[in-house]
Amino acid sequence: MTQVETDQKASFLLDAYRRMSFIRSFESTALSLTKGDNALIAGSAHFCAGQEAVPVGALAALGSDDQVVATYRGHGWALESGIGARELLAELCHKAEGINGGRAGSALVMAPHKRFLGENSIVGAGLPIACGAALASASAGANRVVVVSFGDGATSQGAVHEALVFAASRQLPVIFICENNGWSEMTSTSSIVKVPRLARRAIGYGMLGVTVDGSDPEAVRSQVADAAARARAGEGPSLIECLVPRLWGHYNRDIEHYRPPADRSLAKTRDPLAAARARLLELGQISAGELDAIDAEAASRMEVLAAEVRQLAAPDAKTATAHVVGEAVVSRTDAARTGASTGAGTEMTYIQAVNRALRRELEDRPEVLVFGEDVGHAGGIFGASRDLQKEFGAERVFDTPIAESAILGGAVGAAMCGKRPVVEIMWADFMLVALDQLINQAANVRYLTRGRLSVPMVVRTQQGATPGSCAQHAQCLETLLAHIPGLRVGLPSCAEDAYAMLRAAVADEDPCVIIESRALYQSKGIVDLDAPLQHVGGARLRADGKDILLAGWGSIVPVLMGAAALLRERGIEASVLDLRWLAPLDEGAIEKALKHCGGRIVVAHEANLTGGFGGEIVARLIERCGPSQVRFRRVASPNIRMPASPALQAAVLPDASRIADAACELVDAGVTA
Ligand SMILES: Cc1ncc(C[n+]2csc(CCOP(=O)(O)OP(=O)(O)O)c2C)c(N)n1
Repeated sequence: MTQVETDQKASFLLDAYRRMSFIRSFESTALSLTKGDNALIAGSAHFCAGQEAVPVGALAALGSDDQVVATYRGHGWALESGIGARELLAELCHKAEGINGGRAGSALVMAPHKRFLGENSIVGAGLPIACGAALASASAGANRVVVVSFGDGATSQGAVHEALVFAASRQLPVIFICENNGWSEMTSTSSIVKVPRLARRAIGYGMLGVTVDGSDPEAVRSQVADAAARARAGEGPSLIECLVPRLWGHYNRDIEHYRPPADRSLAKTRDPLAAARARLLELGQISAGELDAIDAEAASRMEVLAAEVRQLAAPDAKTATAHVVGEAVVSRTDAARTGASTGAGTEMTYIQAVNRALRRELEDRPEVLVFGEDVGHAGGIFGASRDLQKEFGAERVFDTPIAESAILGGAVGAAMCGKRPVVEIMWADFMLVALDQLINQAANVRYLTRGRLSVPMVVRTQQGATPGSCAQHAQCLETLLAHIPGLRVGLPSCAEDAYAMLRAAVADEDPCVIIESRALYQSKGIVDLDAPLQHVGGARLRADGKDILLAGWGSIVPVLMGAAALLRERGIEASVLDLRWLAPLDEGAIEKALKHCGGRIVVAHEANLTGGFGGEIVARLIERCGPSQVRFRRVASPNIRMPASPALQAAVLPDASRIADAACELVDAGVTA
């Protein structure tokens, strides 16, 4: 080695030593703050002692624009990404000045403004999100790479597999870094995973995989630099397995009763700080005393920070409910963009209206991406995206592997990075295999970042029973989603709304799920393609009568209209209220219509009765109006699995005559309000 090379090596290693020493000191201080009567950190915290060389080496190879998605054991990644030690420690200690204002704690820190797209407390869930961030980068021609770290245990997660498949299929600029410390929480990974080297899995995904000594920051830097160069050259993702020791327990209170003492002793011999120290002394450019001074400086800096953080205020209790979702409004830009309507509409089917909405949004917003299974070349199994790939190109409208976690997680990551993905989940039932990405990921971002960032993604899906559809292709799942704070949920009941509500969802800044009705796909309606853009939310009165209110959404609305016709034959005038959006729910419109109808309401839904949203509506009305002012019936499918036989389906699905009978019971019982 020439003197210049030796000097460069020593200089890098010394800088790495300083950084690793600081991370170790940060972790030691944080660990101490979990202990004793005056503990500042409540609950569990997971530390990266022994794994410091990975973020230090990896981020030394990347630029300040490149993005980071971290394992839940991610304090080292957060610090190396540029989050200040004070705001990170304050976050761990649940203080107002924490980087997430005390909303994240140790394992969910997120600071996209510092290129840190977040830790993830759901093991493996960060990988699809990293793919989405890389998708955004690639489609913006940004030449950015995304690095995502995860544990060896995480490699058994379905989401990890899906992300690797997805990244390879689109040759995304992602660097997958597995920090293999040999432990999956309290179980040794070798006892449950039967491949000796995790990097070898890469070949099965069609990408390069390497194993590297994760205690050597220089080796990590070099592999990550190579992977980044490949990614920037359009050669796709890489998998780097970093072998690291876990020096401490799985978490702060772990007594490690399951761990053989020999394994702990072996880990100590692989301590990256000790290794770097030995190497630096060998290179002869620094003394042991100077290295001790670096350690002492890190420790004293952390001591000061801990004392400062102790004095910081807790978050203001009044802020706990802020930043769940944004305001439901049409932005000024959007309002200016539309409004050339002549008032005349065009006749089309519901599914054609969906197609026209997608086309219009692709035209109007360069940031819209449309993807999902069969969505690109074939145009969707129901034709929702027909011809859109031809018109807008395969970069914006494309097919994905059959990987719902990757589709939804990809949408989350892309939406966090400036895109407006509209993804299709072919059947609502299939969303169940990937709900994590919607519920644990998309719905959290605005809250965690206190409104700094939101996730403007749209999930289109369809649901409900049609003749022959089985119990795995017929469920109505809207209540499951409407239960989740942070999500918008809309169910169009006609072609006009299939167009208008999808466009409102794309314009909205929060994650929206639009649940279409397959049974209504061929129903026709008049659609005003140039109508002013709507915001999410808002019920619509479809019929105006004063005797009884029939309320519902999606597929049940035409059935309610049928019930109103039957009631008219019996001399009863019914109002029909189409709720359209369950989140946000137009409570004011429901209350107004209820009062107009003398306090009598039948709420109907195709979903089964128990836990159905009908119960929620009735409860809210009773809370708003008082129990004596609301007389109600719920009409729904019974609590069964949906049978495929048309005869059996007809026996259980709510129909117009059941709804009309329930309405008659209420009307016959007299007026209470
Ligand atoms: C989806 C999910 N399953 C289980 C857990 C509980 N859990 C938290 S950490 C962990 C171990 C993860 O092991 P590994 O990926 O190897 O990371 P390491 O702890 O070694 O950093 C488990 C099982 C979780 N948080 N998320």
